[in-house]
Amino acid sequence: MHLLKLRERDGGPVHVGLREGENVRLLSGDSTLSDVLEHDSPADVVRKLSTGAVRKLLDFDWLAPIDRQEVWAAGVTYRRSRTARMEESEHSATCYDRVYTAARPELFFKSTPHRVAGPGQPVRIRRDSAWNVPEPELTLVINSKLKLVGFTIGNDMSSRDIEGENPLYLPQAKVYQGSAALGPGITLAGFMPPPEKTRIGLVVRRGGTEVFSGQTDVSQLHRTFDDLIDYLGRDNSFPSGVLLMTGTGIVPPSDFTLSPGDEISISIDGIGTLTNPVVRSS
Ligand code: DO4
Ligand code: MG
Repeated sequence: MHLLKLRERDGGPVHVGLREGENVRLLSGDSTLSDVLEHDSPADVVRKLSTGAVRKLLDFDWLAPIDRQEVWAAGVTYRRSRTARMEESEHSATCYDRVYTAARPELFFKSTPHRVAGPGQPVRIRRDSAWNVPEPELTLVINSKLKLVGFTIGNDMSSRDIEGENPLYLPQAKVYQGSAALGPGITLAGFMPPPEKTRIGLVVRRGGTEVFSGQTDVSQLHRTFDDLIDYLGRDNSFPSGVLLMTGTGIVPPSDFTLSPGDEISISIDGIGTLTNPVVRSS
């Protein structure tokens, strides 16, 4: 069960719908994503509201599957991220090494909805950074009661030179306009394949030619979803819910950086593919 947030091509109203192949079944009335996600049984409420028209997906622009939630991210949750970050910054290598095995995970604030790109919308590289990568991350959709209600694809765009210079620069490396992408929609909990069958793939194309590709799967995640949600919710509240990127297991080699005009495609089994062009802030 995969929910999409869509806007009529002519700039008309926003809808929530259930994907049916190349079509979408619109949910009735003015249903929002949050109406579904905040319900005790999201799948039941989707079945109940799936009485609207069936329309062609081509008639709509796809929006990021977010309403008013904050976006947070976990870091150094895959061995590959630990290794890459230890290489990137000799002086902070022990930080990354220690957080990988520590009981408390690295969790950081990533984005507000206005900084998030939806499917097909541009993600940005900062004008003051020369080394930028996408981070393809399974993203947990969590409601205000801290219940895991769904999954989407996240891109935690990162400026590696800024982060590598000093770990205290992490918010600047991670949080800026267009530094996150989410989509294409939300697969409700209970409709995902098991972790070892949930492959995450990343492809970067430049002028139509593949310049990087990598793969991992969710069984390589070194933390459980419950553990990440438990730490995220400690002494915190999320009145509109929260999306939590679970960390990257794919990091391109150190001589790779994104360029304006590149196209990033992230695929996760059970969810789909999120594609975004890259622009540089001017
Ligand atoms: O520690 C810095 C960020 C790590 C991160 O974003 C990741 O591992 O995905
Ligand atoms: Mg990340």
